[in-house]
Amino acid sequence: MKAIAEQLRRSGLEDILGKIHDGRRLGYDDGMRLYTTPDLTAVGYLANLARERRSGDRTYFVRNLHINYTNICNKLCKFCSFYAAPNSQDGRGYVLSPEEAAARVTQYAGEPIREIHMVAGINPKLSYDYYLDLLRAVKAARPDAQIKAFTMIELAQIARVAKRSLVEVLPELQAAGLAACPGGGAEVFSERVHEELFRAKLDNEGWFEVARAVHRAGIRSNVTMLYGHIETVEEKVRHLLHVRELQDETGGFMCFVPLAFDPSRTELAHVPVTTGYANLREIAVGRLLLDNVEHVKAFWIMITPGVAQMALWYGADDLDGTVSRYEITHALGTRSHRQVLTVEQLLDLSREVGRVPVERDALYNLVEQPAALSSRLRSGPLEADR
Ligand code: V47
Repeated sequence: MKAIAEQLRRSGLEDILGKIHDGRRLGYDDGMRLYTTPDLTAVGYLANLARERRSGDRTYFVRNLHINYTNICNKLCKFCSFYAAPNSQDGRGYVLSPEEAAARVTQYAGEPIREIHMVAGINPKLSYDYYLDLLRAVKAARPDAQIKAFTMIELAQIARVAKRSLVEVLPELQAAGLAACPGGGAEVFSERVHEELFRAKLDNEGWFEVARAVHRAGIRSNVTMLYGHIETVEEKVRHLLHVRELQDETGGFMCFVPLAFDPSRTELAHVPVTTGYANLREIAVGRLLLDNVEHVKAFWIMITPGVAQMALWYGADDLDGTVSRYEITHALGTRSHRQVLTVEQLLDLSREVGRVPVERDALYNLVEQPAALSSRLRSGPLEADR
């Protein structure tokens, strides 16, 4: 204990330990110090305290499937390699019909998938009925799975084409099968970054407004932060504090998902890929500043399974899932070289580092396991059972 206190003192983080112990909130300056100290193990130690206080040894995972129903997008974000511009002649653009999306789901009929994650580009040709039919078709193909779909940007577009308010549209989307929303589109809440990288997209205030409407409708969502491009440390700290403020107001965020920028095939191809050191820090600082968000996800597909595994000791309590078919960055992606992990591999990642894997659904309800499987999944007692 003395050695840890000494290490924290040397890295100038001793007072943060005191704040965590007393349940006092961290502020902007704390965030800056957590981002700038070279001593990542000290930051990780603190983040792990916060992680274990919430989740004990648990690591959540989900059996999930991603569907990107169209890559046609009129937002032209500079960080994106996924989109095809609406009138582009290069033949890359596609739209899945509701039936085709349902057929994708049917391909996994033998697997106990719990979450279907659907996000896509902003394709101006899609009608309100298309979105409703898409949800209905996917839900009909897999009634036992929950659909986590549409970023705040897509929801703003859906309300626009419906020519109605979100307050009116959201219950209809829910009735068609929407259970939760992913956290994308948040990028970095900074006017400068918005202006430089994603000017055509909803701005920060707009994102907050949609998130408020979603949470007020009783739909829970995640929230992301895209890092490793042109953002500054100050902007990341402010992003996290904005998320925390909004969470104080609505309580609707389930999980924080830091997304590591993959520069390949984007307009920012010159930007170096993020390091394991940087990826672990994003997880840890997110865990420490977001004291009111229940979960922090290590999205292995972007940061590699190995770093995601380490992240389970740096603040993360969620490994996402089996993620069949992630297409947002995989095209020639340098990172997502392994597109699918089997459940066994996911469990092993967690168990190898002494964490207890627990299966969840899209809303973080624990999935009841048949007794035999359950003893394999939970190699130790859950905190709530202790
Ligand atoms: O908003 C786009 C990001 C997001 C790149 O909620 C990129 O559990 C890295 O929302 N390199 C969409 N990222 C994906 C998304 C998501 C993903 C995983 C889990 C969850 C969740 C949500 O993908 C976009 C953008 O921030 N993105 N381009 C890129 N080159």
